[in-house]
Amino acid sequence: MTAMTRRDLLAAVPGALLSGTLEASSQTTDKTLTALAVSKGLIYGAAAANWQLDRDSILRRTFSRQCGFVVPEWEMKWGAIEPIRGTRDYSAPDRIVAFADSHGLKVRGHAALWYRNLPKWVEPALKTEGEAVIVAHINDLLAHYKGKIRSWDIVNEAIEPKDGLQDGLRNSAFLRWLGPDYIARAFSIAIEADPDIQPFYNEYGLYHNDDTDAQRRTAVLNLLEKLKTQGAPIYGLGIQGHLRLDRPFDPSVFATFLRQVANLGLKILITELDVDDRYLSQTVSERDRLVGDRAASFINVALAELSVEGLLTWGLSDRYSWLNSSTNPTRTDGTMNRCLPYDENF
Ligand code: 9MR
Repeated sequence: MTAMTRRDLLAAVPGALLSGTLEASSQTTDKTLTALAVSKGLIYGAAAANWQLDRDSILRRTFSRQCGFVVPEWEMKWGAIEPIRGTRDYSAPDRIVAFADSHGLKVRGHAALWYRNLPKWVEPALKTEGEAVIVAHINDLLAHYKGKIRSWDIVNEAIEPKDGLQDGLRNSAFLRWLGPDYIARAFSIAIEADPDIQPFYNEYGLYHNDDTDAQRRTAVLNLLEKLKTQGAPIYGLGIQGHLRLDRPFDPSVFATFLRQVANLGLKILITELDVDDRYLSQTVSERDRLVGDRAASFINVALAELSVEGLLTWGLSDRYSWLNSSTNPTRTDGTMNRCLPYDENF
């Protein structure tokens, strides 16, 4: 029997794509991540921020080789665009779009409405002016990127069962001042602003086999069912995919959830995949094996569901992962969380 080379293995096993050993193989084969995805009718991409792309030519080169999509990790959030009312500034997100254009990448929009990174002025404005505040924001954002961005996270993370409110809705400024219908309204406003977009509802915590995620799955399914019944123009569910190795994963539970979403007539994208190894104390190679195994079982379930259109990772290299941020590192032993396709040295 001939031994399988590492390259054969990377090409054959989706999970191996996340084992951190890809660069060597991608230089000697055209099987880049995005080429592999496209050959299966899928997309692949990753998140990035200007500060990362600006300083790192290896990151830029890896992006242009491996990705079909880039998602602004920060620049398109409301707080980034309009921290002070009336000073909307698209220069930062436009730079990411320009980077994408010059490297043949597409951009995913993230995120029109999110309870976090909300400018301070928004809540008082919602209180006195109501829906007009989100109408203005969504209209302007989508008009600015009309014809450039199709795939958009319109509402991000609107469910939080722990808040104890009706239907598991998150106690956000939007809910407080616009009521529960703000979600359906956001989709209608978005599709009126640009009928060509694919508006997604994007959410985390939908994959682990524990009570916390089970409650969120139920609440998200109820929300999606309601949106469909109301005729809200939603295109799909974005499943973030921030997987944690200290929490259980059951492929069949996740597969059932995907089927239930697909049965509502929705498309699915894995939008922010990474595998958090924060409590693992094993050697680096053992950690990589466990990260790869978890990624593989998650991806294998996801890609077996026909409504899944592809996946994006939340970054490309561990060096720039939010899980390794200098202010809030997730590991306490001083080593990097090995959460992404490439390690800190690519
Ligand atoms: O990775 C992002 C980090 O750099 C930002 O500081 C943070 C707040 O804007 O958002 C992080 O990205 C989040 C994404 O926008 C929504 N899903 C969870 C992601 C990780 O927190």
